[in-house]
Amino acid sequence: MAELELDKLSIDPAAQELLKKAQAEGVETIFDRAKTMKPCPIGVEGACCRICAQGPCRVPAPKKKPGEEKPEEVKLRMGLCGATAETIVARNFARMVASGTASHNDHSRGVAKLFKEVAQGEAPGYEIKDVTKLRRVAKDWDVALTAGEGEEAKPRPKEAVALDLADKILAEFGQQSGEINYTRRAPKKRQEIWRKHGVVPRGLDIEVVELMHRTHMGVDQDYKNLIKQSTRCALADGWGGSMISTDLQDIMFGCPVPIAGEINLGVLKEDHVNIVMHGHEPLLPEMLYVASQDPELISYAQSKGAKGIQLAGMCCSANEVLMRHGVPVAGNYLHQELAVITGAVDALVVDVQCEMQALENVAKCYHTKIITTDDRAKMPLAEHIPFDEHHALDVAKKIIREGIDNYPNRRAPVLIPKESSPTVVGFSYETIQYLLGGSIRGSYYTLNDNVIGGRIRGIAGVVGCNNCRTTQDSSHMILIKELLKNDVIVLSTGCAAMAAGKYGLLTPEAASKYCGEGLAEVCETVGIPPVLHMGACVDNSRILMAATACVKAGGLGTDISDLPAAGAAPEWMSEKAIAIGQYFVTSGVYTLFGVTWPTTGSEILTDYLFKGIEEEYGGKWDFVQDPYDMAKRMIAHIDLKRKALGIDKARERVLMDMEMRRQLEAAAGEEH
Ligand code: NFS
Ligand code: SF4
Repeated sequence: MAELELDKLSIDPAAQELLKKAQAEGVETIFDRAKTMKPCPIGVEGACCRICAQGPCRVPAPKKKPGEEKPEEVKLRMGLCGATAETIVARNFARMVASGTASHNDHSRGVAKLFKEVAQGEAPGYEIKDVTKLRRVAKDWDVALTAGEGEEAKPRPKEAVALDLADKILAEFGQQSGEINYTRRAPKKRQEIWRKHGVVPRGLDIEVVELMHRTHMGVDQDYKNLIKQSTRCALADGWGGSMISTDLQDIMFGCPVPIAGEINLGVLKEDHVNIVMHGHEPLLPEMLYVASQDPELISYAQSKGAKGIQLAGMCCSANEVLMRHGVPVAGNYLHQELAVITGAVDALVVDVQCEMQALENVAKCYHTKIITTDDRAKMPLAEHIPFDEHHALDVAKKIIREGIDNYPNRRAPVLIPKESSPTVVGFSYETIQYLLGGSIRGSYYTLNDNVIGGRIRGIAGVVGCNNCRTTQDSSHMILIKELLKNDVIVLSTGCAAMAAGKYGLLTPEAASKYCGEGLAEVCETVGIPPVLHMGACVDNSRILMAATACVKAGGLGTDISDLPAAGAAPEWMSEKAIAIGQYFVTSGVYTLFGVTWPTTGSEILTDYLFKGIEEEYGGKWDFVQDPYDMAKRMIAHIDLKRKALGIDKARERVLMDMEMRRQLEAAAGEEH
């Protein structure tokens, strides 16, 4: 194996330490393969069409010759059938949106189906935990909360409300016409924009199916029309499936409130049975959490020589159980193989999404048992224990038992890095409202007030994955720190939020260390971290809700596109990220991606996504590899919006105040 430059692979010392171990033990990881296998230069531009058997047809963008200002025009850039570069690149982009949306919405279908069974009392062990949220959500779906007329009216039992709600939600997956329900939650002006452009989703499944149809050979050959359907599809994710997942998960498992946790591989314990839950749907992890506390299983673990059972999460499953139960997190996306390489993971339980097949290979070198649990996501070498909501706790116990049985099989030298950082997470949209809104106004009033007054310059969403084509967590950290320094508060989800946690940014103490004076003052007064962990990637819907609440609280314009806000995924890799980006852009947000950009094969299409689309939706895409530059552009955009709102002067006053205070303090210091 080739020598690896560890500090170029990850900024995380835990990752570096385990990569060294892997090298010494001759175990290959994604980091090794990234060195030997380079991305296809045509595919990376989105310029390869392989949707029919006459291709693949390749239409790479013309390259500049040295010394040339512009590349020589190439006359004919089309596939065999005549599909232009614009069509081909747009189709590839559209299919990423379709797949990303399908992933989020199929997740949400599973959650909705479980929710119905819970309402019917057919899913023992699960319950309706958050009745307040149930009622609030039911109201949004026009489900009756009371039965009887006038004075006779009585509140309906929660199960009855839940059952009606479940049926309405499940019907939306197959709905063929009309508008999906949650787009009504958006600011009025936003809804009008969507209606004007004909992109309000009709149902959740239809938009994915239609997009797949339209990208078939010889169907939609107008790049703008393809992007239009991509928008309708992506909106069915953000304001559809993802939002449904968030709401129903909160109702069943509890709406997150601030809770302490720990992040990084150091949360594993050498003398415990370590079980890592990796994936996305919290249905089974909720039960694994219950099962891990079962006294019988704990003494079973002890009978095998372990001190107890240590449960830890990975990827978005981790975010779900971290923010609801404080279950520690072993790491983000690029930590998955590394967890196995510790030699201390007795079972790695996966469900769906972001699970590398390489886990099987790595696990062969150690004793770790990979257990798949979802019939939609199997691995040929893994053991399959299917999740069954009718016996969820039994399944969970069986899995934990397997992990315990595997504990005595540890063979490789165990190495658990010491890194693990304390975090405070659980900033649901509701929690932020409570903390920053005050009980009287019950809205985002205080947050807005601080933005208007200039203490908070703006709001940024930093989300998304790790990507082995770039140094793990590096861009996340540089970008977030630059934003904080400039008084931009950061909302975060997914692997980005975990990255923030690993380096101590999810603690209230981080405020004084990393923020500009204005933001530090707000965070310290309220007692919150400057980076608010809002959950998993489906919980980007919480960011949409928070943005909407800011609009509704007043003073910052009438639409999401008026807010001094921007979003970024500096280390993205998954198709889900593209779906998320597309719904943010078309909800009015300036959205920047790093690493690589999948439409560079067509300048015309890229131009449309980076500029033209803004005229229609008020938001636009951008692609910037350098995280410092990314921060600069986000802040410039925030300042532009502040100016348009007429609140740019307020910030200057705040800065002047601070300068004066500093001078006074300095003067006072001299006197003593
Ligand atoms: Ni989001 Fe979560 Fe991570 Fe990327 Fe994958 S875990 S759903 S897709 S890699 S952030
Ligand atoms: Fe080539 Fe057209 Fe077939 Fe695509 S659809 S592979 S461009 S012939």
